[in-house]
Amino acid sequence: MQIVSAEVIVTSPGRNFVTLRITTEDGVVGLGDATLNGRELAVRSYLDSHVVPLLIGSDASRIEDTWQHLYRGAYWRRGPVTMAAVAAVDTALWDIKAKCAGMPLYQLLGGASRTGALAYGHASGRDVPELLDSIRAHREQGYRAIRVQTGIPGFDSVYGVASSSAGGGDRYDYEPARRTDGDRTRPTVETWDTRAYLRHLPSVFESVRSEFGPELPLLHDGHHRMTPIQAARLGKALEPYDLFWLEDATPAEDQEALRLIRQHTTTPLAIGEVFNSVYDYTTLLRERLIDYVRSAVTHTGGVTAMKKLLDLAAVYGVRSGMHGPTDISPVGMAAALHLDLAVHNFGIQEYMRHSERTLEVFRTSYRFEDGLLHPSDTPGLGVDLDIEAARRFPYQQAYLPISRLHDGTVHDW
Ligand code: GCO
Ligand code: MG
Repeated sequence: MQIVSAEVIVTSPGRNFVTLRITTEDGVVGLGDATLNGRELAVRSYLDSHVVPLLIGSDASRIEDTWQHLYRGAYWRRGPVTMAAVAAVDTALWDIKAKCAGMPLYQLLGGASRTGALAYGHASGRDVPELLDSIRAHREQGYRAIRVQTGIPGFDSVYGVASSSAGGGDRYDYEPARRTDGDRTRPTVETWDTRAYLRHLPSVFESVRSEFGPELPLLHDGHHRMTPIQAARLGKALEPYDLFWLEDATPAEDQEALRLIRQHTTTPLAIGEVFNSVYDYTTLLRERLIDYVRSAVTHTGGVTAMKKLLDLAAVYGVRSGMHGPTDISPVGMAAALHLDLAVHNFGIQEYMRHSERTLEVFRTSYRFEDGLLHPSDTPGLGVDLDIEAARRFPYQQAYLPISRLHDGTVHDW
């Protein structure tokens, strides 16, 4: 089953997405997500210049061999650009294989281990009343687990807080990548102060627990901003509120920092959305320094690599919590959902809804019902790409914000 074409489609229906579309000689089409938020064109270039020429004429059924060829054959290993490109190829080949088998992908991964994947949504508010409204709105939408992000008194914009986040209307997502246009050609700058954040956050969780009671699973994302000792203190301060997890407490590349946090707190820890390989996790798993793996299929080398990573995590009792913001395309989300359904050590799935415009381009079949996601029984991944619609939304440059302290020092965003 030879590959006859591989096309990289960059489209911006509300935000940018990079999709690889592989076609076989019998006309079977597979899709893979290669979106790297704010750095999309680097992946397009890597695919177009260095990967697509290797794919044409090769056998679409040899998924493992293709993965090893692209990974080892490049000599230069890992890195977000490379691994997003490898992920797109791998995911597209799984889509093709499952379509040829006439089965939803999760069947090829071992079949369903559950009826649906517990999803968490993003509630946020500039202040506590707005946050409580947003949590109520998410619960009305069916969410059974909620990520809580909040503004800090005295700060204009804070990570994870939607600008109009009262929760009503049809926007439930927070979209940090901002398009450049006209005079604004550079990323927006946000001011940050970790001490102000640490003083404020426990009282927010106190309000949320007293309003919603002890049962609702609550999550929080520290977005890489604390030092290890600050993170240890926060984890401890949040223990009375029984978090499902504290995510990315410290900058992710410093994996040894997790040791110090772990010594001081029993708040469960999640990390890994910016990781791109199983090798980022070996110390964390072996020493049991984390509770949840945050990687996405899109950024970790595809379904093949993600399945191996989750199998290794299972050995250490660590569960999945795959990254699922809007910068994971519907193709990447569908791939995650097939794994969520199949693996035994599933934990939770992040799920931000894509905009109506995005869903005009990507025709999905996955369902969100009563707080659980299901990838559907459509053969393959269950997502189609409408090429005509994609062409109507050309790429627009967009950057994630950067953070600076009051004195101008660059901080982790
Ligand atoms: C999350 C993430 C996102 C990232 C975004 C960057 O937990 O969903 O932290 O909000 O900021 O995916 O591209
Ligand atoms: Mg995060």
